[in-house]
Amino acid sequence: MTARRIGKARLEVIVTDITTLRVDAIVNAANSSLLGGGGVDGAIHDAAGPELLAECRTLNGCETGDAKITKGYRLPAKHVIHAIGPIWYGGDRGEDAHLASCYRRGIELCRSNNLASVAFPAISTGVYRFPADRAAKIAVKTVVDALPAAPGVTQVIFCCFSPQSGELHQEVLDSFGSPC
Ligand code: AR6
Repeated sequence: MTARRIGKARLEVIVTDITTLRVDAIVNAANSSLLGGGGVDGAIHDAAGPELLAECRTLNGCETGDAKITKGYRLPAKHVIHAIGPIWYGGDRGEDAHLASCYRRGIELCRSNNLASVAFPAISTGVYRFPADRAAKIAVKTVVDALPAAPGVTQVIFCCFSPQSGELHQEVLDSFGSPC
């Protein structure tokens, strides 16, 4: 996997469990209740401990396409950005725009909280059934487009859970910026 430089930021794809990453924020693929679930959401809550759920309960949920930030508690990451991806219904219900909005809001929350490093999972591509190749294009392009407005964000990781997902993201990333 080759990292790419976009302005001052280093973007890279890695295949690992996002709960192991020591970054300023990891992004969670949550649901609108913000009260936990399966997949990456379950793994993050398990690793962060019950204090995370307690803070999430104070947030009054979150709309699809939006995101809210909490502390990271027992995670190596300092914060968790809980993004609500769209459920895939075939593509005619605003799924692309909602997915892009999750990545844009993730970068915006990094900027407004002065966070330099962030890791995103492949939001909506599990239980929510968003096609993985289409999602990878939206993920990488949206982050690249959002970075100029967030110059303090210097490291972005696309944290994939399967080698296939990693390859899809790397293929898109290779078409942006320069190798580093
Ligand atoms: N680290 C990184 N990526 C992971 C991990 C992990 N530990 N575990 C799974 N993935 P999903 P969604 C990948 O289903 O589709 C939950 O119940 C996984 O392989 O976690 O947005 C929520 O509460 C896939 O590529 O999230 C919601 O109800 C990606 O993370 C619903 O699922 C997203 O898969 C959200 O569904």
